[in-house]
Amino acid sequence: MSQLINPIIPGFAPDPSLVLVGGTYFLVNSSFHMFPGLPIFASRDLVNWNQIGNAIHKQSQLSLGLSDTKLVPLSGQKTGETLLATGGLYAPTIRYYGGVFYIVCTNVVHRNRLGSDTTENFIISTGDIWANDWSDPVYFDFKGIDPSLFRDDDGKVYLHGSGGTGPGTTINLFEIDLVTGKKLSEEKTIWKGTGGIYPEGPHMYKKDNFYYLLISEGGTHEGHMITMARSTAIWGPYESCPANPILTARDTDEYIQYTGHCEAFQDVHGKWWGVCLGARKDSTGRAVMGRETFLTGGKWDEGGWLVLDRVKLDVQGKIPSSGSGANTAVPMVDYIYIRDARLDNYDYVSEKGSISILASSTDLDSPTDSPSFVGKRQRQVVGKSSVIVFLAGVDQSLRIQAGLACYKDEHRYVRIYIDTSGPAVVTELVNTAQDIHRTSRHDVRLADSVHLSLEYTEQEYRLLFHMGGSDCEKPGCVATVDTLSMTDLDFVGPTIGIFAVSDAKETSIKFGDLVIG
Ligand code: 6LW
Repeated sequence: MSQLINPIIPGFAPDPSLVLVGGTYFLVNSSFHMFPGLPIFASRDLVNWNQIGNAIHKQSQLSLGLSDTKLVPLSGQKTGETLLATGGLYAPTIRYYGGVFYIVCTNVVHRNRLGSDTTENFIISTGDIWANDWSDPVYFDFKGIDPSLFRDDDGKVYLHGSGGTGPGTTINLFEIDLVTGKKLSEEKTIWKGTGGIYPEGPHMYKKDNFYYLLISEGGTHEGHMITMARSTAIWGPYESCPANPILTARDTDEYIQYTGHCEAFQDVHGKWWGVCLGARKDSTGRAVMGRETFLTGGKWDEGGWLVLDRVKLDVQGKIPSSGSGANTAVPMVDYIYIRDARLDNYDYVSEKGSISILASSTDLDSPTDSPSFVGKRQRQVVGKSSVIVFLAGVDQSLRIQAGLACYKDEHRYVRIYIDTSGPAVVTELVNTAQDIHRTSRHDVRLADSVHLSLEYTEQEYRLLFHMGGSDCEKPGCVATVDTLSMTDLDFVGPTIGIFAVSDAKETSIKFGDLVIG
């Protein structure tokens, strides 16, 4: 029996971690420089998922102000290839112990542009995951990324993560006090992986008296793979699974590439599964949605090793149904901003998706600031987003740029906007990693409003507009952009939203009929 359900969380949803509590599966993803951070999804059947909150939901919890994107030259890959490593919230792990949900995570702060990043590792918790009231972070001493938790039968809790920096990272372990974040043991390297670069994303499970380590290696793109090791003692020595890597898409022409960073778990009926990241990548290399979350079946072989099915759009095996339960999406929970947003700058009027935004003086290319922008992650490969920008009453002597953008980070965006100076409708494609900056300008006569739309497929974005008014024309397409120009070796995925930029202080722009499809 197979069902077409992958990706289970489409678009900008890397590094999934999952826990099953009382018949509901809870899943969390990385969120990098976007706020609120660490989106939490719930499902009763592994197929239908709703976002129920964000674990980083208050700006007082932490700052994303230094989460800029570094262009990291990649050695050992094609010449000139760079990884766009955006800072902020990386690879969280969610666990549930004694009635409390815990998330451990890293805030990567790009303070040191010449050397390694600064990582701030923390624990947050909540007794009621539906209430969306996660605690403030408790920081702990760990120089690395991808922390995970394991609680042993004796109640001791262990933190393990990818320790150190650079390609030679190792999987390190120490005992931790979950309440204070205090290290209760020495930190020791327990495994170095099978030789791939960046051993990372570890999770530990205990089964049949073995401690199993499930990790990723090879970097999160072309070389990504999932490997496994086990030991009868938590501190090791760990023996590598003879079948490693137990899952990879490297050197294949599978549509779903980059598979790795996996959480293994049992469903309500005891069947094993993995949730991992992957990217839908067409034969010409377009991977417009970024890294997404996929589900794949698992089982244990006779030698006591986990075997994972190749990741496909359709999933083999009986999907568990735990019946119905309270699991509805929370309105507006999926709206996101860039870094430390000034939330007072956004005024929502609920009827017809109307929003007023105070324009910022910084634009989308700012590496550390929070330009006025609000949107949602692009969740559909084929879709359309549109908005009306109201221009009546806008002081035309001011230079205001307001419109619709598909934004990944300060280096990559496609947008269409009204520029009141001119006046003109402008389209723009920016990708500094690929050295692209393309614009087109279309002179207009200012009307009461302008309708802007962005249509997208796996191959291209289409940018359209028409001026409002009584003789309302049909929207005209003024630019197309190949999605290849927005595809890079990166960490983030696309967010579609509205923005307003102006040098003039206290300039508010009203948007209406916002649809993000
Ligand atoms: C994450 C690491 C990874 O910390 O990419 O694919 C990094 N895995 O585990 C950023 O998502």
